[in-house]
Amino acid sequence: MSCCESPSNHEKLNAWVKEIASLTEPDSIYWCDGTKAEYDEMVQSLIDAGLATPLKKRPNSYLFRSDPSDVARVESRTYIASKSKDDAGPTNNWIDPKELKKEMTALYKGCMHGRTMYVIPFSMGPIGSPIAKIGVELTDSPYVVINMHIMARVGVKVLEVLGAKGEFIPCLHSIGKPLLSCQDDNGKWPCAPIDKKYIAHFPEEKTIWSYGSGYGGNALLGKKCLALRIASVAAKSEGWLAEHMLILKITRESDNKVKYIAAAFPSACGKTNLAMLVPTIKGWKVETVGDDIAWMRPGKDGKLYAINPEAGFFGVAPGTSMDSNPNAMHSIEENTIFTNVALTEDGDVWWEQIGYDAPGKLIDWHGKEWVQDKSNKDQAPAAHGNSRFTAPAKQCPVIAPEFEELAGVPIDAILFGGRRPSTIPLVHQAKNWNHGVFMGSIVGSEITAAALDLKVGDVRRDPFAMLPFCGYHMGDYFKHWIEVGKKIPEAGRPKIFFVNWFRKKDGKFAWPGYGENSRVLKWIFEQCDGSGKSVDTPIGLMPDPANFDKPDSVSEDTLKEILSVDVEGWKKEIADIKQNHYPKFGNKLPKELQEELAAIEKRLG
Ligand code: OXD
Ligand code: MN
Repeated sequence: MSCCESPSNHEKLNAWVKEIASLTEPDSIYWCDGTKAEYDEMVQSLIDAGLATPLKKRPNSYLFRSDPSDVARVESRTYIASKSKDDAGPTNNWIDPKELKKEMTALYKGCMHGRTMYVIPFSMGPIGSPIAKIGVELTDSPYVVINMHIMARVGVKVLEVLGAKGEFIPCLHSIGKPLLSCQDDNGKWPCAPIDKKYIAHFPEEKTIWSYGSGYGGNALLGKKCLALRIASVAAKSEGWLAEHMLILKITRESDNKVKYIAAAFPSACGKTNLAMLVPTIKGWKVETVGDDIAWMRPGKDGKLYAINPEAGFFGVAPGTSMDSNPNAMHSIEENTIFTNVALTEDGDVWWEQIGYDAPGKLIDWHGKEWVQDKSNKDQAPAAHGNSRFTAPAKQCPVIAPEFEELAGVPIDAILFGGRRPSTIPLVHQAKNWNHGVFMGSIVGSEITAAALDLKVGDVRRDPFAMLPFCGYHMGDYFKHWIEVGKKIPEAGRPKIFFVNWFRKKDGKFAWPGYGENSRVLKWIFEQCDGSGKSVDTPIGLMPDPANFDKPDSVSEDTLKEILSVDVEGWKKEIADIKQNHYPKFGNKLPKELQEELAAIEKRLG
């Protein structure tokens, strides 16, 4: 084995790297320095191996096609291996840590044969921020290295902050495809079969072991594994919050007043679009601090400070267009990695709902020729539904300068939302913090006809949009939110809102969404500012439709409908929470949430 010398004097780190190398038996070890030269070299090796295609139309950008078995996070193979099953709770796949380690150690034995083991020191959060955390990922995937270069702060500077004794989170990753001598990947995305994939978290040891997948959240271990599952456990014991939330900055230009908003929505509800929103109303500006994850800590001045721990966007491509999200489109003009999108003849990318028809013959995400047939509604898509772009956050035209702020930004409002065609109004505000925690606990999206095995109209709950990402018992997590609220003085406590861009009327969306959501953000801003007007209702505070800044495309009647309390619908909602949702958390459901539920029920009459 050839070995590049460790640049670190951290004994524990060096010992761990050695231990893993003797288990996985790579041909060589390489310590990543995070430089552009390193990135370029790694990309070249991927081009040479037939795994990356340079895109003529986008400078320094590349297309990858994964194996069809390795296209998304695999929740069924994602585990919380806490000592006690009860600590993982009812919403996680629990597995005994000893058993799992035995099984995975056998898989890791010799799994890096014929490959290099890369050591990636990374910081989640601006390097040196008191809210940031350091991780070190060991991986045999150069694709992971280049993605980590974009998604996290990587390299020598991180080792400097780590020093000889600093704390780091060990993240072990292998694609699980050793090479025999003289073999190479032959242009085929390497990974292990689905039943050999494991995305494992050991919360007591704050360690991550991932095996068998090279895709997204399964392999870029700083993102969902560290910044949400492991961080949520650390946050509970250290008194802060690790959340699946975007962070945006909104400015009222008339007096340059600013508010910072964090918002949690289940996956595929438009978080990236909201984070980069272009307001349709004059005099307002939205800038992006983050699009997926927020780490929030009570500050000494009694406010809640948030950072975006990531350095890039790992966004879903289909549906992204100049109409839906022009700022995302500008963010991916160069220096971007595309995975599983389609390739055009002139060397550009294309995906469904990009805003224009496929320009001629394409190569689809399987690597096959594809010609658009608009008469065939069942035509298989050219880009995979979960195809992605990985782009540096600093390329976003509206990235807020505070994105690099070590102390984070003070959060004024927290939003929850989901896809709810009925019942839930366009916006309502919690009466107090615990009512807001109740709102977070009931987040969900209504099941549509697309999911045939589930009952249409039922709500699939995704509390705080953290269902696949909370590293411990969800009942304890609710309690933790209540406790954090107590630590923030009333004056500094963010106000909490529930929004629903997805109300339907006569089968069509009742609210136009996208840039028009700025009208709702304006009302939220004014509520935080003390200048807003609201009506008190049984479910919380709501705008008075008569004073609401309405778009022309929405009639007064429709606005009234989506800004009113559907008493019968809410009674059904309460019954569903009582019968199907809250019982899951057993005696860990905080009494405060039972009280909030009872209070709303009483107010509804
Ligand atoms: C994501 C997700 O990829 O939430 O961000 O699934
Ligand atoms: Mn997400």
